[in-house]
Amino acid sequence: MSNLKQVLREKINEWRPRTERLVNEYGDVVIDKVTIKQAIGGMRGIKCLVTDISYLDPVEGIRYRGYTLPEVFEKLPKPKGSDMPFVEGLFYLLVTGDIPTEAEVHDLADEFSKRRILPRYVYEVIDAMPCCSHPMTIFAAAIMTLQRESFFAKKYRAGISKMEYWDPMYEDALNLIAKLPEIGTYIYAKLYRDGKRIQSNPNLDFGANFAHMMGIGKPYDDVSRMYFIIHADHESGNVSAHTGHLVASTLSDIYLSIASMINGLAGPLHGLANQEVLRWLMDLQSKMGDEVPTEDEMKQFVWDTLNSGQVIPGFGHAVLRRTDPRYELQRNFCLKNLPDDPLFKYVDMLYKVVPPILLEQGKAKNPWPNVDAQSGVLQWYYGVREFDFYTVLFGIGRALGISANLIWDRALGYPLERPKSVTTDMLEKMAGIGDSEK
Ligand code: CMX
Repeated sequence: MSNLKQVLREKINEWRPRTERLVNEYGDVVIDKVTIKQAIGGMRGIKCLVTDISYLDPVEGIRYRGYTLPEVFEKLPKPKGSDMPFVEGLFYLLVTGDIPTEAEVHDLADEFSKRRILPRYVYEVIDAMPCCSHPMTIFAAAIMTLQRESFFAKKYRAGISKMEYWDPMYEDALNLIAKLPEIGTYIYAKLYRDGKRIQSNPNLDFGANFAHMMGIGKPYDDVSRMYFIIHADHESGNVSAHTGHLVASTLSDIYLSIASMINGLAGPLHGLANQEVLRWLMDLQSKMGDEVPTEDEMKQFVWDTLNSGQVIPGFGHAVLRRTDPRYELQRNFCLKNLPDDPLFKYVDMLYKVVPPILLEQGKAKNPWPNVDAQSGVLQWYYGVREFDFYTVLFGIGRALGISANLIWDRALGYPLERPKSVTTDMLEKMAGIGDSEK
């Protein structure tokens, strides 16, 4: 048994009594109330999900297992000569809550390495997708194809104790995560490199192997590590995490759940925003020709976008109320490695120009940039110019956090999700609106 699984088993046994006690002895304690605005308005802010993997503070940003992102980057073991930590270490932290040792990271890297190989039929399904399919569509389809491998589904069919559900879920999670870089890079090769695939190197860590399969040299390995780590989790209520949790609550296996979360991530208000930022900037660039826009021209472009009824991609957030620390981390990387890149300068100018405009417009609750405002610039700079692909990278990272959540969902026996709906008539009655006023 791997070291991680052994540690996890002990953690689960320790944790279960806490959850059981809360439900059995304190189950009726009220933790929130729901308003009409929340019921109609996308359930913003209602406290009705539980996760210990990460917590999003509106001002401070995300904490993974209690650690802020700068702490995560400082404490996790790093490959020699790299500025960014092992992705494997992050997964270990998300699953166990412990900062792993180097040995524990290498043990997990070996586990992933053994599970990397993709069955032939996955390549065939990717090859068979109609041309012009979006990479996220192909990504979800490829993951769905792998569902026949689910260990959880087989064990469930054979009859397994509920207390042991987490074990095959864990096996499925490791099997799938190990394969995601292979799937992602093959989609890239297929769509944009005439199908010329670079074989994976089992001696490289997760991030370095991804960079290798993309055919991009240093420091793209660090870009990949950073990218997967910062996108890994954002507590449970965001659309991708919530979708994964909801689908898994029916005892769907990890392949069905992660493919569903990928579909949620593919929306322009969520993960697709990173490609939208670049598409929007390219539009400005083509309008400007070779000229760099002045600040006033940039302001006009932002207002034109708002006045045409569109959102400014990469800005705003449902929970955050300050600049996203994931944005700041990437910005710092850009300042160190590509300070003079023209696209970075564009994005940096937006940082200055957009928030005051959104404040003046007075609609967005958070005028500051989110993770997606900066991430495309890095990919573009290192040669990944096909921005439709960027959300696939987000998806690989997000799968790490959601998988950790789903393993724990099973371990703690979280049940089928089933909130209650009401009708508009009922809401009007609750609001005291009489028939004559309708
Ligand atoms: N540009 C213009 N208007 C914006 C805006 C932006 N960047 N952000 C919010 N608003 C508007 C909303 O559309 C809404 O308008 P209406 O009242 O007309 O519907 C109003 O401000 C209030 O919205 P909010 O409560 O501040 O934000 P929401 O929780 O409803 O939505 C989000 C959050 C992220 C969808 C929104 O800020 C947005 O659309 N941003 C641009 C897209 C984006 O960057 N998405 C990526 C988010 C991170 C991720 O998940 O990857």
